[in-house]
Amino acid sequence: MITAEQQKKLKATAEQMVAPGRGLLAADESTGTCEKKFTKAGIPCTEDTRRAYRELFFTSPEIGKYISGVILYDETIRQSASNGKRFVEILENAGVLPGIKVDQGLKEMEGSPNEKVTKGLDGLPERLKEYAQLGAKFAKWRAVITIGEGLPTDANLKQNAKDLAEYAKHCQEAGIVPIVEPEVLMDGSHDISACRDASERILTALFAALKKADVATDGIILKTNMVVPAKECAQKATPKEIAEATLGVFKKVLPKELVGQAFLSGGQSEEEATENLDAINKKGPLPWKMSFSYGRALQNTALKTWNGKAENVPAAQKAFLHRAKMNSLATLGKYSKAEENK
Ligand code: 5MM
Repeated sequence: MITAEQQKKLKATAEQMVAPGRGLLAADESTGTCEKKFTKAGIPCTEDTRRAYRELFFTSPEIGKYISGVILYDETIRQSASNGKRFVEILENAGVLPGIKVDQGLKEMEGSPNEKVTKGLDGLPERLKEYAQLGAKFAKWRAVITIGEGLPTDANLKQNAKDLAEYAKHCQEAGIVPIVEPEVLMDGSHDISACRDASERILTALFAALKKADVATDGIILKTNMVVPAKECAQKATPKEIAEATLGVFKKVLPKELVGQAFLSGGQSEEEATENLDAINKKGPLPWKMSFSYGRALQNTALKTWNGKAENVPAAQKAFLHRAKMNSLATLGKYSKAEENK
């Protein structure tokens, strides 16, 4: 059990993470994911190129204007910039909260080989203790939900919800705000209603599991998907339809004590992720803050612009800050094409 004082602190951190006009940068790609991204861009993937890539983002001028926190990977939280300053210190000095991914990836679910569960509960309290000492103020755990023939199964939803709740409990006991991330994948050709149903089912299971595990709902941040059609679905949806479908689920399922939700981009283009977040916030006022915790939708253009070359850092930072600013406007429902093309 956490004390009322501890709960107050967790809530204050959660509020800081989704403060109006600010959101999160997901820079927690594991080495394997970095390798894939870098190889595709023709950039060698070494500890030093990964470090240089992260330095580009964390030292972007005035990053703290738009970014409230950065999710780091185990390797990254221990690294320093080329001037010798620890990344954690650089972020703190910029007013940005350092966070840490604590899940250890996915594995096949026993009894349902086409579905996944998340690894990382073993030894989690000890790892959280170390991450707190290294400066982490929040953590992240991602569960993925697959839509398909007969999927998701109730068993998979229940297992993922239970694991997310157990993780969240450990985080709060360590004084760390858990980002609770159930992601309904955009892979395949299912339509928006299939995503809506799966999203409603996992969120219902999740909030029941959080309650059962005694997790303080006002001391977490939810990070889930928008309700969207799959990448290969012929029937596209407008930002207004996506906003209505997403908020329709949220209004049914999210408790009012929840401080905020920070969306993942999940394979949407950079501009789609911004437009859709903006459409959601244009439907406000809402009981919860609707912010962003984007990986690809904040990084894609910056990565291409950087291309592994030191001389491209200022241009890549400019591209990143532009996306960060556009998403900042979207958290306020103030994004427009005119701002995009300024
Ligand atoms: C940054 O990507 C994270 C996944 O990395 P690994 O696959 O290497 O673990 C991911 O968890 C990310 O934080 C979220 O899915 C949101 O990222 P997107 O790119 O969907 O906005």
